[in-house]
Amino acid sequence: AFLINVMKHPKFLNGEYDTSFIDTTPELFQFPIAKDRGTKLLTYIGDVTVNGFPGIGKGKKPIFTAPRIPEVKNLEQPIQGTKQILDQYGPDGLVKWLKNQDKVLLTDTTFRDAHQSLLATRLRTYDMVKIAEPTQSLLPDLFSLEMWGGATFDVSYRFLKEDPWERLRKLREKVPNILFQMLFRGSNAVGYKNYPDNVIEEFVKVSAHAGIDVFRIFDSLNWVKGMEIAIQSVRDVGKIAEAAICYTGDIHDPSRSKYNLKYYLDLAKELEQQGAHILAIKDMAGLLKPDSAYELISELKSHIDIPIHLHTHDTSGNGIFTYAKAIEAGVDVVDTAISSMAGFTSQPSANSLVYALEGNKRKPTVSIQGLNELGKYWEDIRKYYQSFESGMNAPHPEVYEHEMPGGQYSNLQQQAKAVGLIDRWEEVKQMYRRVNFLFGDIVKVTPSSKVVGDMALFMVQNELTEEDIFTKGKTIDFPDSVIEFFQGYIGIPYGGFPKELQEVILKDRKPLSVRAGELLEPVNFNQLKEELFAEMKAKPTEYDVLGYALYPKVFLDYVKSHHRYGDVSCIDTPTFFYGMRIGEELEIEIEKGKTLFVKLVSVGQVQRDGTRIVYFELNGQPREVTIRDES
Ligand code: 3PY
Ligand code: ZN
Repeated sequence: AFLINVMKHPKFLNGEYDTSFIDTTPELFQFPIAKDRGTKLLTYIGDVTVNGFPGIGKGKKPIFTAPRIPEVKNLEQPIQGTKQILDQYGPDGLVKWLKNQDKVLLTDTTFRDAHQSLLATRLRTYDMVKIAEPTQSLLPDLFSLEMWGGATFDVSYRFLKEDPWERLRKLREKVPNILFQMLFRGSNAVGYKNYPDNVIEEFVKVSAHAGIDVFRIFDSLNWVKGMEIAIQSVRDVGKIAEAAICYTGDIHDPSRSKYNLKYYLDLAKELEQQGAHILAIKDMAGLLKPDSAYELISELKSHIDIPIHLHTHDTSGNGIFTYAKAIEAGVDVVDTAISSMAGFTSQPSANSLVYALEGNKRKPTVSIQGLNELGKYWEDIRKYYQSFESGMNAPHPEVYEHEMPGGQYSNLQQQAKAVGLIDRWEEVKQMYRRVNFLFGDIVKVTPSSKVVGDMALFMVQNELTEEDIFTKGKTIDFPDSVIEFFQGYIGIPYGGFPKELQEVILKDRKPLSVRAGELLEPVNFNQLKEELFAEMKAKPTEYDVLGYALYPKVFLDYVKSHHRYGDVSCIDTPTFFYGMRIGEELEIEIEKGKTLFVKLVSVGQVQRDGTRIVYFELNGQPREVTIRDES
């Protein structure tokens, strides 16, 4: 279609073209749509109705009540917030402002870590966009909204069949006043392995332009070398580089002296020297106990000059206690989630913390009514995602033993389910702890936590003990992630790799002697663009190119899904996960002012070729789609 457009174009016919012709003539990229959007969406709905959704399976669509959306006024004139301070005074101005605050500030993580940690990252853009305006209106005093990065990037394309950049763009449009924050895994960007340096630089640049203000940068082994490029790239685009120390072990436990107070203080000083605007303490598993928090933050306050932002998970049930002590020690910002999306593997509840600080001079300036209103919305929305809940329904202090990050808990559980080990989940958790010590007691956070999780699943599945690894290791094919870890592909752990184990796992492979990213050829973005053009049959955007650069296979599967189903992000969540009931009618707004009226009339019998015909009415007209029954 593209070539036909070129050849029919008057400029081409008149010979008035040069090499910029393609780039400057957008109409060349307007192709007749092969199948209309309506039919594509019906194909999606038909497919889920017949075959179910991965991770949910086939089942009757539950009846949900409509979510309670708070009524708010004056949305057109948002109250000025931290975003305006950054835009007006730059990162240094914002840091100065932050240091002058007496009250503790809050970051809301509901749109990112909360659902990554409670619902296997499955929260859809649809449900975020509906509450974005009320959020900016009710909580203009937040320090930031963490709403992007971490696992959400990959999960959007892979499982939700939606574009993570679209999420960023749509939310930015509706939230002009609060800083947007993302989680960035240093040289691993939002992936599970090192990327070439130019990919890191480009990713930071493009996401900053698309609306990210605060980049929380960490390395999964606290290896500062793995964070340098990212910190510099963020500084170069004029955004806030929040560099993180990942907290593991316990500074008050003499048997875990590898990660003592001095270790964290040295790391923090190094990050400050690297140019961090803010220091994050990233307590990804929720291991930071209250008195340790008090000591760590007090000491950091006297050793570094930049503000401190504390992140924890409430897995043990001690989260609010830890925050109270951190606030007493002078922490500047803490991460919380809206009550109904908080607690357990998620962040401590913002609502609970604000109530708890009544009478405290550092009580944050956020509206408790606002938080409570938003809590109702999330309480309703969370029900859609019940199949992705981890089943944890009481505080889980054993996290102090296994040390699994909150964001990993429900995801590893899904992984265990997928390989048939869910009945042995207890063993998997214990093995997770044993693998950590086998590996020399490492920092466990994506992707190093995934390596530990993969190894734990592998050992349980194959009935292996630590001793077996050493005695039979030469004949064992270890998981790829474990081999790559011991080669140094995600960095070097503090204190190095355990030598004997490294030899057993690597066999004749050689470990790297430098940072993996240094060895990788820069990505040729123009070439990727051409490859993608052929696959997408449309001109890729810079966002598509980055999606493809980070996750080639996942991105191409997403493109395939997009060709088959169109943009499914406009479908409401119950329908997206469960399809439709016979006789059900619904409206789908495919773009502003353009609504499709859909009714599911009936589902036909399985035919000889294994397909069923699904009968709909679309805007009152009969429409049928043919769906393969996968059962
Ligand atoms: C991520 O990297 O996705 C995390 O949330 C780590 O805690
Ligand atoms: Zn977290």
